[in-house]
Amino acid sequence: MKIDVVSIFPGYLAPLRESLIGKAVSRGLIEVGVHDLRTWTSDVHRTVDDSPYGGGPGMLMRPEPWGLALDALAPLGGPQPRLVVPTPAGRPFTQALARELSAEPWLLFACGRYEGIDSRVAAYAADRMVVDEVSLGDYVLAGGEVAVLVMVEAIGRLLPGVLGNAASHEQDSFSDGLLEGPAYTRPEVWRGLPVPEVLLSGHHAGIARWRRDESLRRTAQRRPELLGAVSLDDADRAVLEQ
Ligand code: 6GU
Repeated sequence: MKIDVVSIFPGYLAPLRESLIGKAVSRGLIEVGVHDLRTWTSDVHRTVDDSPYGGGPGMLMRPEPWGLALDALAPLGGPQPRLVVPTPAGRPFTQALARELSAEPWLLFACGRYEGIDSRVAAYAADRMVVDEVSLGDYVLAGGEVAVLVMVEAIGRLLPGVLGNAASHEQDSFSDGLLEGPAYTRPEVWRGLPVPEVLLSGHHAGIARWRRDESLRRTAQRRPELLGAVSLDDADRAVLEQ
């Protein structure tokens, strides 16, 4: 997968060279290009922002550098990336969207700062590429850069070969619509706290049932709204009624 990121703070994206994603980049599984938006300014001050029409606080990003960036990175008539614009006004970033984006050959992330990007940029881009305005959650970040780090990590770990063990994302929280339950490793007793006995039993069906029960209980406690989208059988319902 190819990933381009345009930002006025390209240094903010340095963590893409570290850890799991950094390793996938050095192994050639992901190709990352980080670009400074000011490359596409022409005034001496390399201006990227201006005040909003209609008044109001803060500054917006001007559309011209963004238009030139799109033209340079994805020339008209050539193959086009899927454009992802991080904004608290976007649609929610979920595991399902991460999975959908992980199937794309090319993603271009456009990081806004200040109060965001002139709305004509997304409208213009939508004439030639798929555009998603995406939010991480109901809080406001100072810019899209940290959101891109989050999204690239969530997407990148789903790519074939990036995780050591392909089975490891089948057990993720959300992959069955439920939160993951508790997990334990050695020692069997730590500071007086034992590991639940069933996990030591070697009884695979019993262990699977226990894990499902713990997931159901935790989801009911912490994220009850998720249960509406999960198909529950009689055994599941019995656990939730306890
Ligand atoms: Cl994706 N961007 C910004 N700037 N703020 C956010 C966000 C994204 N998601 C939640 N808050």
